[in-house]
Amino acid sequence: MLAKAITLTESSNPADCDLSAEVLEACLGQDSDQVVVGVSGVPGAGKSSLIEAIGKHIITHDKKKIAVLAIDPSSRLRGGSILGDKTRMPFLATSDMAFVRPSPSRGTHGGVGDHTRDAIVLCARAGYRIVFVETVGVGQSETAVREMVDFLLLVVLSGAGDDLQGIKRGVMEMADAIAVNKADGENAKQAEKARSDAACALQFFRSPASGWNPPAIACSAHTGLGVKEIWAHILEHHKIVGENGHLDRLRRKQKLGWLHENLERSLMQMFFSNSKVRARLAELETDIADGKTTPLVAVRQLMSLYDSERKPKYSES
Ligand SMILES: Nc1nc2c(ncn2[C@@H]2O[C@H](COP(=O)(O)OP(=O)(O)O)[C@@H](O)[C@H]2O)c(=O)[nH]1
Ligand SMILES: [Mg+2]
Repeated sequence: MLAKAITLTESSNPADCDLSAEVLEACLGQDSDQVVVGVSGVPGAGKSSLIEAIGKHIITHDKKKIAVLAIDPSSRLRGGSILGDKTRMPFLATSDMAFVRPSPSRGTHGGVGDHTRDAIVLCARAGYRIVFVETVGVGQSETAVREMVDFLLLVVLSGAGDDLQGIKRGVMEMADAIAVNKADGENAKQAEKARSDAACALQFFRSPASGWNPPAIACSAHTGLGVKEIWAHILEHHKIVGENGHLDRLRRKQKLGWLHENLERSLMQMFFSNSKVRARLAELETDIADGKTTPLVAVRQLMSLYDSERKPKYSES
């Protein structure tokens, strides 16, 4: 039923939208003890493998259910990569205690699905108190996912040119913890070095508002190193921000973000579904590419065309 409800929110069919609004409305208010964790990092960093390891730990030790919303921006192009995430999570994919949902991102929010917030709300109602949102690090995706989760885990690798210099300051600022993954075999020493560099760097990004000091952890999804520790940090963070009121503020902000995301989506749909606007846009695109006009002029024209298209409708009613 959860899977069906999520599919419903992803539908752009107007009848589905009405039902989906009703379903979501009925699912509100279930999130007070929900733990929503974003997991971001470059492709291949080991996000899916790490979620599998942490999820397995949660299910076997804490006996709690978990939901994983895996968003893959490349899935639009390569249909197979959705399966890629599931095959990295063999335990979770077959466990009764886990719900794994791969979602294609439509590319609008850089690595976060258009309806991830809806899915998180539905997960809460379905009894999934722990939700992981996997997203590929493509710059904007961290910002987008940051706004919908309580805790952002940044998965990085040591060496191979992907050392700390490669992590943008802005991304580091958003992280609640950095996991230096693949700290196993020959890579163990290098990973430890990267971990201590990351820990030093993170000291500059302490957020007094949350009362949380982001840690850096060396881990391995393969050997299980650091997995328990990461989960302990997430729970500790949840406890701290729950007690000091930060979680409450975060949730209020998340809900406003949810509103604005829906508003923007509706506005876009309304605008682009107007056939006259679409036709004029196609013409203007050619003019712009040919250097005959500027985007500013084109946008003004489109807006006033859209406006004039809408006015008669209002005066009739
Ligand atoms: N040695 C090692 N390899 C890992 C580890 N975690 C993931 N990998 C491998 O890295 C590759 C990418 O992993 P995946 O979880 O799909 O990364 P994602 O793209 O970030 O989700 C796979 O071949 C994994 O087997 C780890 O802790 N140690
Ligand atoms: Mg993955």
